[in-house]
Amino acid sequence: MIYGRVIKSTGKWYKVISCTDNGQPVEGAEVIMCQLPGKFRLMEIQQTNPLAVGDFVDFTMLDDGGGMVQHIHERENRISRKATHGRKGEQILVSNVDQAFVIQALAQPAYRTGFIDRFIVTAEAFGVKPLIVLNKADLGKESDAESIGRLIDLYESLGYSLILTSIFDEESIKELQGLMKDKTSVFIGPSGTGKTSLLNAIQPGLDRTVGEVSTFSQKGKHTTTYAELIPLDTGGYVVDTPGIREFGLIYLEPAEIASYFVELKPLREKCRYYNCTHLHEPGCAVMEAFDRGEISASRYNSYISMFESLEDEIKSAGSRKR
Ligand SMILES: Nc1nc2c(ncn2[C@@H]2O[C@H](COP(=O)(O)OP(=O)(O)OP(=O)(O)O)[C@@H](O)[C@H]2O)c(=O)[nH]1
Ligand SMILES: [Mg+2]
Ligand SMILES: [Zn+2]
Repeated sequence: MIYGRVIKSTGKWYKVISCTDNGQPVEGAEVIMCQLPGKFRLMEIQQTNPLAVGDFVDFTMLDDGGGMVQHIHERENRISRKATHGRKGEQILVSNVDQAFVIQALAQPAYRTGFIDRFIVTAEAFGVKPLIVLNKADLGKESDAESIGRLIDLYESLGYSLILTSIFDEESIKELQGLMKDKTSVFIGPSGTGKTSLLNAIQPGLDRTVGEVSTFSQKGKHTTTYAELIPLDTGGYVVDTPGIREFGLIYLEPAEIASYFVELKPLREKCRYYNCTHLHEPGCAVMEAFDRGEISASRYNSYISMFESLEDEIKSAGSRKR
């Protein structure tokens, strides 16, 4: 049996790269086109894809040079979305992800803390470590220094790393490379913040692959798109997928949101009501902490806006049913 990792899926065939015990590609390893025996398709009916990009497998070689998957190793985590095209259940975009980077820009387009906080909540819910990148640091003016400092302080005080990068600053690219070494990372962020540019700087020679997938995503909904894992020369993998755009708050209940805000989490049990929404209730420990200046306004605003948008989704889904 050969140990390997699925790096690409076409739905019928899976590209598998053989790996050492630590999950890194074997040096000079060929990519094997593998098939999946039918018995796996009967399992996991909750999921539209029994074998996902990112999965670790054991496979055997066939006479024709292809492979046959024999065993799928248990997933540590997965990033998924609701299945599309009227199918039931969940579609796994990628599994066994160590960390997710949210890529924001200092300008063009300017960063939004609301986006960062929504991303953090989602990453935490998927069990993936979130990291924040503020790119295009070269566009910063002297007058930005104070607000950048405050932003870094805020997120570092919550336990999240925030790194300043620029594709023109080699040191910052090296810092990113160091963080990505031997890990499986995904890049998420609004259009134009520099995700593709950063990936190209991290792995020169990648440009074509990234470009292709990027144009693909802009064509929109009718093309079936799958995530792809790109092995990095420096060790590790990065996920390239247009589907990551749908990194939304898909499986969360409004009441769960507060548990993914590290600074709100410990306060919840001090609220007078067990089902406190922290929006208006008397005796709410979160609102009291906010009044004492212990919770940042931008974070509390993000909490409110996420809570309300999830409630709205539930309401509109309910009214469609009726
Ligand atoms: N000044 C400056 N410009 C940058 C930097 N990084 C990227 N850019 C520019 O920003 C623009 C958008 O970069 P992309 O890499 O295409 O952004 P993206 O996040 O991949 O965008 P989508 O693929 O649309 O999601 C390009 O014109 C880049 O040259 C940076 O660090 N500094
Ligand atoms: Mg791009
Ligand atoms: Zn409360």
